[in-house]
Amino acid sequence: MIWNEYNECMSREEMIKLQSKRLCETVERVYHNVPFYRKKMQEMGMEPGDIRGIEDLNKLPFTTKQDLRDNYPFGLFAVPMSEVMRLHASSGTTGKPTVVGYSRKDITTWSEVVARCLCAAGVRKNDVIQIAYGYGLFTGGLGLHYGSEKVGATVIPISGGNTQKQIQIMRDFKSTVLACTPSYALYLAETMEEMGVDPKELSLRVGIFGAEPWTEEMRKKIESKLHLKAIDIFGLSEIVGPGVSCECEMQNGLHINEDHFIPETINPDTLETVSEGEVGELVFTTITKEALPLLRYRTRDLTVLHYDNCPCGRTLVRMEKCKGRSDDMLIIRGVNVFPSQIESVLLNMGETKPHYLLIVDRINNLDTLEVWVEVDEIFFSDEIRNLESLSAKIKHQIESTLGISVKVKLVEPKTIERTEGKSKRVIDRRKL
Ligand code: DLL
Repeated sequence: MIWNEYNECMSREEMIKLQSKRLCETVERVYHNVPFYRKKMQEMGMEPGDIRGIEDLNKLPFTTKQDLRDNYPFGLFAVPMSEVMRLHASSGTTGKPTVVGYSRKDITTWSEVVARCLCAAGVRKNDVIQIAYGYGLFTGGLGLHYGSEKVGATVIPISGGNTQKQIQIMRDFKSTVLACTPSYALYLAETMEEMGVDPKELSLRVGIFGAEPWTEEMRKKIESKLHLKAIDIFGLSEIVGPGVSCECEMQNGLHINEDHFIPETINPDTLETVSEGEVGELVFTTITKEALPLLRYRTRDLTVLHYDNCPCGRTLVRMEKCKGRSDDMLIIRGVNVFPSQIESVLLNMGETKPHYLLIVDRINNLDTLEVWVEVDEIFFSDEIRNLESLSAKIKHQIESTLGISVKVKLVEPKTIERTEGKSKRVIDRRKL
């Protein structure tokens, strides 16, 4: 079943026509309503009339998170506050939060795109969805909530945390769909084990997991532990929240709701568009948003776009599972390292727990990388030799993947902090 067959299955020509029309309207609107964009365009010697369709998209200025910060809190809004129905914010790691606003129409659009995602994931009106993303300023909880209501599923707005209660409710209310971060899904699985709850006896069928990067190996782990189909959902507050893109049941790339958000992938250094099939930084232009329209917003997320057909029938362009963020990329002794590479190695080996932490430091002017991995308690009561040989094996595997030397520290279960939201995988002491 496809939620909105008309918009999700358009021919490329129809899509380009629709995107072009909406892009021109958006440019016109921001030029007249957002001084920041008017100034930027004037500085570039541009007028709205210069943009005739998406072929002119790359003439437009980029927008960055810094621009949102500089205009904190409402400076980039394109409607008066009387038209703003909702505010959300993302905390970020440094400084002020990024504030986003929604008009009545924006909330409707958001519900529509999340409903499309849920439907693509196989969620139907007879499902019971447990929403364990945080409710509040974070967009995860309320975003999934409105979309689920639109689909007509039964919503359990439990929010994040209170892990034992989550499991009790999941069992008693027979939740069929679980929506939370992938790391929290693993934490739930671990807690079930401790409580003696067998996931096979639960009714879970589908997981709607996102808000942080996770690998294919992590997907397999979660699917086998929780006995459900793990679907990847992507989004960011600045663009709308969850619902920018989502996998269909093929689990082969996330369909982008491109009739609302036009994607591009660029080389983050040269800002040039990368060729199809190449990794680039994802950039979005919103073309239906009223309260906070953004031109060419640089997400920092790295992915590959695919325009070929998907067997599900949707023609919406697909993005590969995010490879991480350009600002999550660690440069260790000159080598680029993504936490996801280490996650893949560890989960592929399958001899540890899926909980890890990377500690980067600089000692005597030399970068060091220490990988903490949790292993079964039994390793600590066994002969020390077993611990040493596992640690040597992991060290070897990681070193041959990354090409740099690392230190591996095997730690007892629960040493690494669990989170109910986005996990923190890296501690970089070099910046301190
Ligand atoms: O995380 C919105 C969201 C909520 C998406 C619930 C999915 C589910 P922010 O807090 O603004 O919004 O964070 C956005 O999180 O730029 C990515 O770096 C990362 N991210 C979100 N979804 C995924 C995903 C929400 N599926 C930032 N895979 C984005 C990888 C993701 N990274």
